[in-house]
Amino acid sequence: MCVCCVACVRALGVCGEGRGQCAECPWICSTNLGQALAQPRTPSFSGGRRKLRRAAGQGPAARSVGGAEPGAARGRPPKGKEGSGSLGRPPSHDRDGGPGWLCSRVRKEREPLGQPPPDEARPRALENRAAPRPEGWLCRARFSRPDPAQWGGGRGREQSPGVSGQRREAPRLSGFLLLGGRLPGGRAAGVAPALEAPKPQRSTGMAKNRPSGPQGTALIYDKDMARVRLLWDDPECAIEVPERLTSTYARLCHRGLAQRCVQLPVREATEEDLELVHSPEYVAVVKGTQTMSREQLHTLAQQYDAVYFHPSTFPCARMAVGATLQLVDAVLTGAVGNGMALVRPPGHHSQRDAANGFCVFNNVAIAAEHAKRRHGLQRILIVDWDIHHGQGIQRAFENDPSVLYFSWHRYEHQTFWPRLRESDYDVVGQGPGRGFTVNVPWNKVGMRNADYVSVFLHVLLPLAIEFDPELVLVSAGYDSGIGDPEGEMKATPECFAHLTFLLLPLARGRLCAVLEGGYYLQSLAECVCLTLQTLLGDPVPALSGEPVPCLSALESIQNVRAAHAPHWASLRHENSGPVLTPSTWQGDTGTPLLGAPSIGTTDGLKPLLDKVLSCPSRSLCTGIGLAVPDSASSLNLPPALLQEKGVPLRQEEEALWARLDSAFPQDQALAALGKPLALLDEILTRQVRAGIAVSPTVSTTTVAALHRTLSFEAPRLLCVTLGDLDIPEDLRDDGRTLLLNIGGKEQPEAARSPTCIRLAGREATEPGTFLLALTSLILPVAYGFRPELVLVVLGPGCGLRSLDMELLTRLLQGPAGGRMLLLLQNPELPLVEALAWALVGRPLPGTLGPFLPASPEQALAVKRLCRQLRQDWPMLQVSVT
Ligand code: Q9C
Ligand code: ZN
Repeated sequence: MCVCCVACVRALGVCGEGRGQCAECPWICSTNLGQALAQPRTPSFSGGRRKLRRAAGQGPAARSVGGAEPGAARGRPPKGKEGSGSLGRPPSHDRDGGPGWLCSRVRKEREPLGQPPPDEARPRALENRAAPRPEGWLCRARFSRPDPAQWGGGRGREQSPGVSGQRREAPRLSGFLLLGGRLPGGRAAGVAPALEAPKPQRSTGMAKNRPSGPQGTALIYDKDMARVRLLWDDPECAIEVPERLTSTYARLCHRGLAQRCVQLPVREATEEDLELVHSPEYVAVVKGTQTMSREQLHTLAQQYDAVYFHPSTFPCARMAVGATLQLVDAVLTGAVGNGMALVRPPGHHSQRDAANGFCVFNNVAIAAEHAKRRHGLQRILIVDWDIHHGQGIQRAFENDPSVLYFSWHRYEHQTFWPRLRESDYDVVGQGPGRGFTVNVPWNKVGMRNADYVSVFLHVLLPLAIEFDPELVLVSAGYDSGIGDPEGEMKATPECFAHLTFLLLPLARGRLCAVLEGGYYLQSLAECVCLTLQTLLGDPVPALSGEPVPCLSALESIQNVRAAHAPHWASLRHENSGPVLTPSTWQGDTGTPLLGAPSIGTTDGLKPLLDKVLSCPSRSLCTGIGLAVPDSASSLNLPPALLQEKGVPLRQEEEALWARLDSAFPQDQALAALGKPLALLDEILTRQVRAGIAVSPTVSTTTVAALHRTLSFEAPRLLCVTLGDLDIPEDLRDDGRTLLLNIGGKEQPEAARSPTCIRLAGREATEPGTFLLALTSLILPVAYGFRPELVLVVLGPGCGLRSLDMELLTRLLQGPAGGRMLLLLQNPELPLVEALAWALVGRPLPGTLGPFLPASPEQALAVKRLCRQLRQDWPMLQVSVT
């Protein structure tokens, strides 16, 4: 009857306890995919029309809309075995019925999504619209957020105490625990073919009460959206071709990525859905195109800027909206963790009463409005990385503080399409929405990975962390990628993996990427692959290119930070104003402000492109393994765990132990050092991607680890230590190791070394200061250093919250391609658990909690340090002055 999986059970809530089938469910889990693909699951395009009739109550199946079939409402008794795991094999099923495309409507009508109806769902933030803004008032005060007394409650925050020593009741681990992620078959990481990528992680039943792992990634695609095409000659619209969709999907299949996703069918949005953003009059105009002649379509199109129509435009555009809503529903009901919708036509330029820039209905804006009204969300972040300004989205939410809209766009001082004044950095939203529109104009073409990542680190992330969204929508246009004729930028495909990765710690990982532009088919397909791969949880590949932002990018960063400083606590300490004479006003100066000149500024694009695109993206696989000492057997840890036996110590390591840890008996040395070093060896030889090691004495272990790393061929090691740790000086000037200490002792001026960066003082690990340091210091330095391995050492009593450790663990995996060793000294068990899951990419639980800004003194200390260092570390720059 239907294809059903546990995902649908959760999404619909109608299958009851049983893990069996419901009658009308269209959700397809990845395990079913082979079968689903064998029998085309989505109806032909005429089938699409059929759907329309049915939904309107004209067809034979219309009754199922109202849930008249009791089987659909209650679910059938499970046919298969009970308890198939969350992604386990579903029970056998038959497909004698029609496609169950009405499912989400069914759910909507039967069972409200547990949220108040639209009118009551107004965010509390909106109630304060008229209220004057008090002096020194924090942005966050505008957001309705959970009571601090509650937000740790039920979501595991409080159960994961930090190591501050304030909560001592949690058991501590004093044994030697090692966690590693071994590659399947013990292969070298780089050669694991994509098709052998691990199945979605599933519980192996090793521990009770294990939380569900990464929840799966949805992919929504329907070839019917490839039906719209340009029917007349118009060079401006000629690039928006059906192959954008079909060739991208083909590449996802070829890479084995589509097969790893939960593939969801599209639905057609209702007119009610469309009218969340568009006027009924405009919807009627578009609806009317279905029966128009080519000439009539052409005439209508000329009323708009850069638009064409086709007899399939209306159904396709409805499907594009429906696909987006399907994705958002799947993510917000918890059926999947995140996902991507491949849609045409794109949406972000379309407005209440107008099509614009190939866009007919505003897919993402409608989805945001839908998430607000029908799921009761109060804070939604929209990240528009398409190379054009999504003025349609901006206008839809310019007054609305519940939607933070971020867009970067080719601007060239308002000479690039759509040439709007409102796209500049100083347009920040209106009324209660002031500060919730963030525009980053690119005034030069040729922006590279470093420029994009700099904007994320220095503009988007601080604001997004302060905003603490409940959902992230990405207007994922890839005309910002290398080779695109519209954007003329140079960001390579792996850059999109990093952009995605940097957003995943937000909103509990609830990220929905929705295709917008992207017109160079090769690059488009590759960039989509890297986005989806990252959503699936694969480690991000290293970022190529010189880690140096260009002068023009820095000017944009400085300007947008200055424009938003009045609105965001995290930028309050910004003291540079906007750039008064941009370098791009006269002549072309793409040279970086500081640091090495970027390579290939003037070279032809072709060789670089060929190189980038001919090299297939590989993913490092992870399967986390563990064997735990008895004391830790109750831990909730990722499945497929691995325990190290320990390597024999080298002579110098034994000597080190004797010298530094004479308090511990020598026979402990093997366990205390041997096991962490064994794990380190495996990471360095690429058998294991990441791991956690616990030691009674992390200082000595760190020293031994630094020595040992140096004995390998040229690995660049970033060692981030937290708290006051005693790492002897003689290790620091080898040039291949960079030490970054947060919260340790101040060093005398004379002892300062270029390979050791310190943000000293206990306050440095307090939440506000730490988050500031993370985005403005730690991550930029890490991206600048391009380490092959990151060693994170958590000193005893370093004072960092568990949440901050998790954020650090997740985000620092970006610069090193996921290769990270965590070293902890006698940690509390819940922290080990939380960090083990952070290493495998489980979303952070709950919200980020109330935003605590750094004190002015601390903010100044961070800023001063960044200024001192920016000559050596250009990624630290936030201004040209
Ligand atoms: N040479 C999207 O990417 N043409 N729309 C501009 C400048 C319109 C782009 C002409 C571009 C529309 C979704
Ligand atoms: Zn675009």
